[in-house]
Amino acid sequence: MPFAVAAAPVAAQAPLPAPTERQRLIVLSDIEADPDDTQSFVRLFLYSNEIDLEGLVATTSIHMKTAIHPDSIRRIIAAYAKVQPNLSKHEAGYPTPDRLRALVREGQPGYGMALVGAGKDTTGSRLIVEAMERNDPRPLWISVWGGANTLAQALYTIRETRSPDVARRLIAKLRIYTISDQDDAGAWLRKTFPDLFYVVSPGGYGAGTWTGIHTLIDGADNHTISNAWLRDNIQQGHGPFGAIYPDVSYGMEGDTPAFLSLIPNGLSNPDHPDWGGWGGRYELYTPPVATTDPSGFSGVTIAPETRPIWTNAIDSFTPQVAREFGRATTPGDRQIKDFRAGLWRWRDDIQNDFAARIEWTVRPFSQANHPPEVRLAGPDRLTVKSGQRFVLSAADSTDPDGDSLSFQWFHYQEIGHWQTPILNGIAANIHTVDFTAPTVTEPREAHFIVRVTDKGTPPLSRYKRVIVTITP
Ligand SMILES: [Ca+2]
Ligand SMILES: [Ca+2]
Repeated sequence: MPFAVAAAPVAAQAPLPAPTERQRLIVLSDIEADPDDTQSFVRLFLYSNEIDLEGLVATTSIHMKTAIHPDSIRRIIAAYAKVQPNLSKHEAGYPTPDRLRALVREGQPGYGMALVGAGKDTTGSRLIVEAMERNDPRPLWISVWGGANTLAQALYTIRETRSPDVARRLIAKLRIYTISDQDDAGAWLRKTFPDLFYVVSPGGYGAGTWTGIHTLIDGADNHTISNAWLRDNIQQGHGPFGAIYPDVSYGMEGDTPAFLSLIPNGLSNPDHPDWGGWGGRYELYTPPVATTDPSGFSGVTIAPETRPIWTNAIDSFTPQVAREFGRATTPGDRQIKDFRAGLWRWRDDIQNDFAARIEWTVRPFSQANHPPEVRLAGPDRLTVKSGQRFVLSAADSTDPDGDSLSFQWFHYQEIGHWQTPILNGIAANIHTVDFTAPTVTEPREAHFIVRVTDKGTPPLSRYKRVIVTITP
């Protein structure tokens, strides 16, 4: 029987920013340095109805210093063109292939900061400047899958040609997520524009949060990132778009975490990397920030950071609980604590969502799965006193296919650095949970997540977050 009312009156606060607002995104890609940029574009275009793509720029990187491959982006768009009509049977808003083709641009066909400066603008850098100057109040995300020198050129030009006030206002719109540092432009950007909103695991590849997309979780079932899973769920027998998804070479989709948290799934709030999401979780660290891997595989050597950056945060999760619904944590479960866990904890959900969207490219609506719609019975922000009971409910959630739903509420304890999770109201498999606020000596925020998973094939998950402020 669902709870009809909250156990005690609670104060509602202003709601969170609407998580369904589409984010603006420009991608910089060293496509063809590694097959995985093509993999990431396939996945990105499947979500192009939920993210406003404003640029697709071919660049270099430390792995490919003298060539760019915009034609490879066009080749992926050509495959997308074959399936865009069918995708549009499942959700509205998929851009036309011509719209995507019009976004393809080029950076310098050369490496790093040596090609940044006066007279070195490119179609790619100009596109970034135009997007920054567009009269749009939303932030502008730059997702950097290779080198960052095209972004550096755009900001160089802004700095040289606009007044300091205008430059500051334009740069404040930027939200940058780079996959480590794949040329020497990232360090220059962070040093030259210390106010930049910048998400990065500085330096090489050894310790990037983003590696959670493809690294093996020790002791857990890693089936959904295996070549066999990709063959059976993406590449073989799922139409022309899945068929262009290349085999894994160095690692599956190392660049994908640079846009995953922009998918409006109810979990992420892109302006709060510390709240976590499909792309992982990051905290704002102030100097001194050590380079995570100064001499790592990427070969880019980075000086110590001099300003705050959003970077690796340690998360913990229990793979068995993430995978098996109906299980609360038991003392025998192995808990993993790792800077990649903020992504690992969602990885099966991410992969199932990808597989479902590949089905959207070929099947009618009635023969494919679509994610549930999570609805909270109450507000998504509450204030309660120590010892007060409060109720959180997602009982009104629905599924567009009529699928049955499973519910998993949990306290995301790393957010706000809680020593112990608030578990007193959590039971497995119920849509409504009844907590008693712990005693605090000063106001503290606790984030509760509900993960709602349908019983379709593959099972799909969506989320809601409730932020509870607990006062003494
Ligand atoms: Ca890349
Ligand atoms: Ca469904």
